[in-house]
Parts: sequence; structure tokens; C-alpha cells
Amino acid sequence: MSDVSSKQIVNETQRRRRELLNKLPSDCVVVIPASREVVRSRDTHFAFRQDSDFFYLTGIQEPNAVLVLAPSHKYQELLFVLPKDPLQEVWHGRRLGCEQAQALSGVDRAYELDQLEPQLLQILNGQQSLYFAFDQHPEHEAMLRRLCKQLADTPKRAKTAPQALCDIRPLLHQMRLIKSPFEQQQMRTAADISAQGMIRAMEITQPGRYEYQIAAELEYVFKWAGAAGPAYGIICGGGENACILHYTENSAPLRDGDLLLIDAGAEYAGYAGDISRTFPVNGVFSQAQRDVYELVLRAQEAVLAAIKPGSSLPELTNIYLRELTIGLLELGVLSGNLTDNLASQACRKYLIHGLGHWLGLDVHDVGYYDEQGTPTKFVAGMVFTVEPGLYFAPDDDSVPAQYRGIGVRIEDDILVTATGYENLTASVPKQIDDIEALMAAAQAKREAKREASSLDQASSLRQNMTEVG
Ligand SMILES: [Mn+2]
Repeated sequence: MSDVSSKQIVNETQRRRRELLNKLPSDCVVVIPASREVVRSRDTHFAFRQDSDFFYLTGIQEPNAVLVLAPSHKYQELLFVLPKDPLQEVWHGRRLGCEQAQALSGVDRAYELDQLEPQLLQILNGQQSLYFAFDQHPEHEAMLRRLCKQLADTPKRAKTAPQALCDIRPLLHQMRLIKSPFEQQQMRTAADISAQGMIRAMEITQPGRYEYQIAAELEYVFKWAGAAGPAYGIICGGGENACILHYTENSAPLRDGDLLLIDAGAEYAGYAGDISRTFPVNGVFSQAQRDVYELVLRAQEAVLAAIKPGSSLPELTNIYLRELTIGLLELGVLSGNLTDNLASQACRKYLIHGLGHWLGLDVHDVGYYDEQGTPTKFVAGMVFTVEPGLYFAPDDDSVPAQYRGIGVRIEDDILVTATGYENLTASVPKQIDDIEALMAAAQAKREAKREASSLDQASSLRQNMTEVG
């Protein structure tokens, strides 16, 4: 599945660790734990998902490991991992062990996990500050507090505990917000696999199929293409289920005349894709569906046209709200004049969620949207989603009857470049004509296949009769 060499990963994670250390004082210690296995039922576990911060700094998938960065220690980068254990590995899968963990991550030294506490006690002694993601890893936090107390309680032996406990996340997450060329390449692949899944979903959708069947096909395409699976719970909502934002039941049959809203993305090499498309179950938009869809699409296109280094999410949101307000007045959903409606942001009743979010190792990725009230300005290397939506509740009397129960969302993954942007998910059709053409072609193919197989049946029937006769 991997299109990159382990050498590249080592170079990349090494560079990230150095960059982080360069931002920190030299008398500090940083502790970054990996995820642990989580019980799903009795003695079985959920599929393992590595902690994004740990993965960003090590590239290693193993559970229970701990990364320690200590700029003034003789080894600046230490990794603690589960010991090799033939019996455990036969039952539960391979473990890297120290040697491989060190080679794959490029850290200075790897130890077995039972060395973590004694080593940390030494490393923490005399250092000024401890950087950690507090309130996120309760067991590690308890261990660190115990070690600090132990150091503080033994003044006679001239030991001192770190005086400052600091949150590592602000620094680390601002780094993660800007994707390196290496990450951009991984995210292109994640987006591309996500796009393949969405196109396939459009091809197989037809009345009578179930939401879960379409979701299963997406997951199949993702995994077949080398992704770990969906990056988040697939949302596959037919008809008014589209108006439930995080609808993941995916249990209903798809009805002729309804729209289907899908929000799904693949996770590839740790990175998330995140695409939404809305299309007619029977392959052809009704007039009412077309009205709403075209408005959402127009809003998305207006927003995309404004993306470049220096622009910001609030600026794009204003463009978005303006386009939607104009459109909703045209559709008769809103009444009154444009100025008043813009001032009151009356359209927000039908949007529910924001325009988009950062995208990366986490689907709702880390990074500030503003700092002390100043919106984050876009710079090359940031990736975010643009996902305008309109949702008209089925029982909302304030909305013209033909629009009730319609929910539309269109979402693409956008990489900010030096001169503008790159739409990583542009290959999934979103113009009405293109969607209808794609679905019509798939339908024609199905019919041709059905005809061919009935011809086959007829000829084998004739054959059998000849033989019998
Ligand atoms: Mn999204």
C-alpha cells in the first residue's frame, strides 16, 4: 500500500521532532504517548488507531509506546516500546521491538517499556519544564505526576522536579496545521481514494437499494485501494435523513424521487479524506432538488474563487452567507430585503454547521481557527474542507412545501497553494449535468448486462432443450 520508502518516513519524522525541539527551551522534557488498544467486547478490541500526535512524530503504528524528547539528555529522542514476546505475538500480532522501532522512527535510542519510569525519573531530574498533553492520557499523567512528586520529595539527594507543567499541543498542533510536501502527497492519495469511493457510490445507487449497501461499497473501494478504511463513520442519508447531520444508522431503503446525501472519506497513511456529495437516487434531479442543489453549488463556487494565501475562514463565511441569502430570497424561503436578511443572518437557520474545518491526520484536524480573536490567515500547505449545506426540515412550515425534507451538502478538500488552491477532490462530479450523465451511464451499463445475461440464459435453455430432444 505504501508509495513511500521507510527512509522518507524516517527523514520526515526526524525533521518534525527537530522542528519541535527548536521551538522549545533546552531544559525541558516532552512526553508523547501512543494510543492503547480499546476493548470492544470482552477479549476483542476495536481496530487499532494510533494517536495522531504520536504518529506525526514517529510514524509508528504500535500501541502503548511512549516518545520522550529531552534536548539536554545524552539521547535527545527516546522511544519506549512493548518488548518482543513470541507467545503474545503469535496471538495478537507482531511487535516491532526496540531495534526495529529505532530504525523505523530514526530516534536516538529505543528501550523496552519497563524502562520508561526509571529512565524518566533520571531524565526529568533537574529539568525546568515538562511538556505533555494534559487531560488526554490519564494513566501517563498520573505516572508523570508521581515521578515529579518523587523528585520533589527527595531534596537531600539534590533532585529537582520540573517547575513548569506545560501543554505541548499549541506548538505541536500549529506545526500539524501546515502540511509538508510529503504530507500533501499522502493527503492527495487519501483524497483520491475517497473520490474513487464516492464515484462508485453514485454508480451503484438506485431505488430499492439500502443506505448500508452504498456505505458498504464505499468501504470496499477504500480498502481495496489501500486505505485503512473510512476516516470516520460513513454518513449515507436518503431523503430527509440528509437533514440529520451525523446520520450513521444507514439503515433505510433508498426511494425513487429522493436525494441521497453521502459524507465519507478514506484514511490513508493516517490522513483523512472528507467528501460530501448529494445526488438523486433515481439519477435525475427534480426541479425542487435542482433549485436547492444549484444554490449550494453556487455558494461553494463563490467561496472557492476567493481562496488564496491571506484569506481566512470568517472572510469566506461572509461570501457564503451572502450567496445563500440571495438564493434563499429567490427561492422564497426568506422574505424581506437583502440588507436586513444579511444583518440578521436569517439564513443560518437552514445551514446548521459551519463552512468547513482543517483536515489532516484527524478529520476535524487540529490547529487554531483564530488566535486571541484574530482569524488565522491561510498560508500555503494548509488543508481545509469547504462544505456548504442547506437543510430544510420535513415539518418546517416556514419553507415552501416543495423544499421540505431536502438536505444538500457539497464538500471538497482544499489545499492552499502559493498562488491559490488545489482542489484535492475535484475528480468527483458535482455539476448536475455531470452527475446525471455519470448515473445514466452506470444505469445503461447495468441494463446492457441484464440483457446479455438474459440472452445467455435463453441460449443455454435452447441448448438444454436440444440436448434433451
Ligand atoms: Mn467535513
